[in-house]
Amino acid sequence: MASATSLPASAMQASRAALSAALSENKDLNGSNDATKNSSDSPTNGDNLEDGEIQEVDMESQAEGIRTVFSDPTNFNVKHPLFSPWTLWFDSPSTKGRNLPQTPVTAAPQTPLPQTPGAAAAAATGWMEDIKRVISFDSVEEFWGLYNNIVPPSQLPQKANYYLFKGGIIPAWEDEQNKYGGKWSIQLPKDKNRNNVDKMWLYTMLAAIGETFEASAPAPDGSAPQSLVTGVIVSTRPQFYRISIWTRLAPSNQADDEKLRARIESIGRHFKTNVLGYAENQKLAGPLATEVEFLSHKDSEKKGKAKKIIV
Ligand code: MGP
Repeated sequence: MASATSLPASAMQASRAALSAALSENKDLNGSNDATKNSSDSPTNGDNLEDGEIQEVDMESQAEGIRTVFSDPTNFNVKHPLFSPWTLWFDSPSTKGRNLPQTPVTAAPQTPLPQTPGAAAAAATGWMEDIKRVISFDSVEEFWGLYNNIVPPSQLPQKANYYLFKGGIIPAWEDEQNKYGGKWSIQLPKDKNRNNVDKMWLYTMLAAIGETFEASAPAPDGSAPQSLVTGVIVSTRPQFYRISIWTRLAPSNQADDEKLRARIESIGRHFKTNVLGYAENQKLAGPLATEVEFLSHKDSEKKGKAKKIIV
């Protein structure tokens, strides 16, 4: 028979009921239920469980050593670090001309802010004046703490922007990490996308902080190429939303830039299909809507007609 646990009877009953419900759901989905199978090759069931009986586990001893919010509500230490720290920035008509940060955050975890690079900040002074730094974070848990406390894009006022950038990079063309780069972006008419934009923005942020826009994850020892994505932006405008992915580099039209072009295009395709959920060949342009398209910052600055890459 399985080992006894020290859970009170009522808790044990509730735990069994929850486990059985979860397992029967699993059975419905898979047509079999491996977790309750009484097969002789299972290392944990030497105690001859009845058919359908569930092995009891001494959860207290298993939990020993794991400190969670339940054992210490203020200093629990289960954090899943991200590859890089990230900073959320925000602007809207209400932040313009204000010195104190005006953010849509009601509560957020505290991580020291990375230093803003002085030269880039100076070069982008006018542009950065109205953009307020909300918070920096470097773990999955802090990200969710932040996400659960900020206003989603669908409820932001018109002409507002969230900028989520890697620690130490400011959301400006002038930053050293952005100045040779460009952006993938898609424009989505507001009336048709009010219900999608929050999820699209969430998935875009998750792809950024999870560093999944590119196939090879960045390696701290430099054995993989430095990742190209520096930040992601969502913008609300009177009639549309725009989501953008900023990259460190932008390909020129020269033949020797083919490798970079392929990397940039693969980011765009990943954005279109895996993050936004469109089919690879789906046409998206229409009234107030654009394709997923790439433009270098240099061409954005010029404001003229420039050749865009489209996926
Ligand atoms: P935008 O906000 O990227 O475009 O840039 P949008 O949303 O089409 O325009 P909006 O008026 O609806 O906001 C708008 C303008 O802001 C640009 O033409 C630039 O003058 C300025 N600008 C934008 N960016 C991203 C930068 C930047 O990084 N640095 C500086 N100095 N100016 C910028």
